[in-house]
Order: sequence, then C-alpha cells, then structure tokens
Amino acid sequence: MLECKLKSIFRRGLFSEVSNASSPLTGNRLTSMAVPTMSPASVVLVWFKTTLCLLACLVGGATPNLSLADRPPNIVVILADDLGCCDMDLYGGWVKTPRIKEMAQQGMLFTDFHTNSSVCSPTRAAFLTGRYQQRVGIVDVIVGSREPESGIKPSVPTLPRVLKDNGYATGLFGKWHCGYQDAYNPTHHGFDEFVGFLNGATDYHQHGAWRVGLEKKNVPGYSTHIITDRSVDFIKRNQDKPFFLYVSHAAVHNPYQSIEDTPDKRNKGENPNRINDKNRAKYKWMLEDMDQGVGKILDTLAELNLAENTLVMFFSDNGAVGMCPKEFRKYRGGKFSHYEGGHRVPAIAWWPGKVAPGTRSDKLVVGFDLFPTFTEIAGLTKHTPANLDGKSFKSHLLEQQDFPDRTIFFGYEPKLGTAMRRGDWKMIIKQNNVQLFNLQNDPRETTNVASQNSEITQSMRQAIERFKAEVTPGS
Ligand SMILES: [Ca+2]
Repeated sequence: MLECKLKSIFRRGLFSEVSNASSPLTGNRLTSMAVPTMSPASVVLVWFKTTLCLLACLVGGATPNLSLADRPPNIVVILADDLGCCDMDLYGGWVKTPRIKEMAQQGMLFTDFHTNSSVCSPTRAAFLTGRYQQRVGIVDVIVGSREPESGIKPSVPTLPRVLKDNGYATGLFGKWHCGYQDAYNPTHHGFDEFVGFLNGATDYHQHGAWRVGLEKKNVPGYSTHIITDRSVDFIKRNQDKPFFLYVSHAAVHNPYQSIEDTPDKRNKGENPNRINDKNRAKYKWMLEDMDQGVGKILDTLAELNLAENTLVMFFSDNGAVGMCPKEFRKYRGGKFSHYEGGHRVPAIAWWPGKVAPGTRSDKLVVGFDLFPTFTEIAGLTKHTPANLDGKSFKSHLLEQQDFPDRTIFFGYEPKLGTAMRRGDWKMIIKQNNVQLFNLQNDPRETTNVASQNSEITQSMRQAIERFKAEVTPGS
C-alpha cells in the first residue's frame, strides 16, 4: 500500500527525480534531492518567498531551515502495549498485521529484542533514560494511588530532552506511565507536546483523566485513533524541521474495547478485562486497528517525502498477556515474567534507503540501547550522557555490522527476582531458586541445567549479586 502511494506521488508528476539509483521501496530511488516541476511564475513566487524568509531569519537572528538532505533525520517510535511475539503473523502469530509486516519487509526485523522489563513503567523508564530502570527507582508498575511519589524526576537526562535541546521538535501522544504528579509530566522531560494519559491503561472511549500538556482535559474519540491522528498531525506540522515523535499506543492493553464498545452499548456483567473468547475477538480487532494506524503514519511520511529521512522503530513494551491461542505461544511466560515470553518482544526498524530491506537481526538488543542509537544517528553523541547502560547499534542497523554480545540483567526484585543473559545462557534467580537455561538449545526454557553447569552457574550468580549491589536508585 505504501509502495502504491509512493508510486502515485511520482505518477502525479509532483516531483521529478534526479537519480536513477535503485530503491528498496519502488525500484527508483526516492531521493531527497527531488525537485518540484514549476512554471516561471511559480519560480518567481518561490524566489520572493525565499528572500522574505531569509530576511526574516536575519532580522530575527535565527538560522534558515536546513534542506531535507542537510537535516538530522526524524525519529519516530511506535510503542505497542502488551503485544507479544505470539500475536502477529510476521512472528508466526495468529493475527494478520499487513502494514507492520510490510514495514518489516522494507526494514529490519529483530528476533532477540528485549525490553528491560516485563511490565510497562520500568520498560519505558529504561528506554527514555538509556539506563537500567533501577537507577531511577522504577522497578515495578507505577500505580498512582499507591505510589504518588514514583516517577522520572525532571533532573534525570532523557532522550527527548537531548533531542529537544538540540533542535528537534518533540511530541508524545498516548501513554506515559512514568509518574503521575505534574512534576513528572512529559512536558518536563523535553516533550514540546503531550496528549495522552498518565497511568497504565485507559478506557478506549472515556478520556476524562487525559492530559493535554499539564492540563487535565477530556479528549473525545477512540484512543488508538486519537493517538494516530495526533501523530499524523504532528508530522505534518513539523515536516520542515527534525522531529522526534513518540507514538505510545494504549493498544493492545486491556480493557478490550473496540470502536463499537461505546459506554451506551456495553452490557452490564461483561468484564472487558477478562481473557475469554469474546474479548479475544476484540483484542484481535484492536491489533488490526493499530496496524492500520501504523500504516497511516508510514503513508504520511511517504506522502510528505520524508520517508528517506525518517527512522521509524516499532516495538512492544512487554510480552503478551495470554490472549494468543496456546499453539502460537513460542516462548514460556508472558507479561510479568522473567521467562522469554515476558520481555522478548516484536521489534522492527524502518528507514527506506538507510536500513536495508528484508534484513533480520538475531543479536541481543535491549530497549535502553535505543537512546544512544538514536542520538548517534542524530549526530548528537557528544551531547549524550556518558553514563548510559545502553549501547548504540547504529552500525549494526545501517551497515549490518556485528553487535557484540553483552551481559544484560532484568531486575524485578523482590517480586520476580533477577534474570540475566550472557550469550545463549539465561539465568533466573528468585531468592534461592536458581534456574539456568541454554536458549540456543532450549528457547522455551523447559529444562533447568544449573546443576550440570556449575562453573557457569556460579559465575552468573556472582554477576547478579554484583548487579543488585551496584545498580541501585541514584547510582
Ligand atoms: Ca505493557
């Protein structure tokens, strides 16, 4: 569909190409040097407007907008909520998501991508700070009524802050879940714009508790559509400057409500949060609907000729909640679990002309790697905090270079204990219960091989103890 739209732009003759190089999307390179075909009168008009603009810039002391080719790339993150590897067909799941599948066919699909936690708040905290979530004291889901003081403090460096301070327009539409107090509001973390909700879930039709910036305000509509439409509008308004857009979907988190489940049509006695066949059908619809929303964003980028200057990263904040039929479940566990089903999630990177189409990464990549990756891509490494735990995978993404193996920890004390990856080895320790798996031989984590591998077990136990001692709030 995207390919058709790109082709139709050229067929309509709005742009003439200046390069015949091959493109992964169309077979013709969609060069950023494409120039409009204009009449002499239009040329005079453009010259007049350009002169006025330059004069205004000189008087105001501002720098004229850079051309598209000279601008840092736009970065768009589309985050699904509670979407597991067992759900989408492109990962062998049970729901067809053609637009996200197309995105993967045109970009890079990750098979060993993990969020830093198996629940919402810590995953998002790690992504936004580029560091283990324990360092900002967020190891569990933030429940506002229970933990009014929890959140990312505005003094903590974040990805949107670095991008905003270096000329990016920044917007968040949808879920925040990194602190309820006004002091933790996204607008204090570098987001120019925020429309969405602060907590972990939202009714899909009733938005009385949403925020527009700091203001509590009802935002009418269906959640997924509001988030998509606001995102599309943000792209259109900011198409002439670099932007960072965080599309943070409510879907496919409960309550399971389709576009038809307006309050007046709901049946009393039916629980929209329960996992059953009726809600499973709604869940499927919600995922298909979000897929269409992803497509709208990609289409907008293509129509505005921004596709080749925009990296789009799609992933989920944690694993599935058990909606997918058993025969599709490829990993043990799900949300709120240290097994692979908890934090190994779907992830796709799309950037026509930069990320080679149809590529696949089997390397261990983690949510907190996105911060240094994005800032390196934006040319802002020297403005990036030096103490990040995440590592940039830019050369892996853009040049298919190797991404070296690392030791990664998944801490969720005391509820779930702590897990660790080192190569193919995976350890989970909760209190004195030690489990060791070899994911190469046993991706479903069925057989604890700790007793047969005593040296590895001892070494990994010691590493986990060091992690627990060193990676603490404020560290
Ligand atoms: Ca979640």
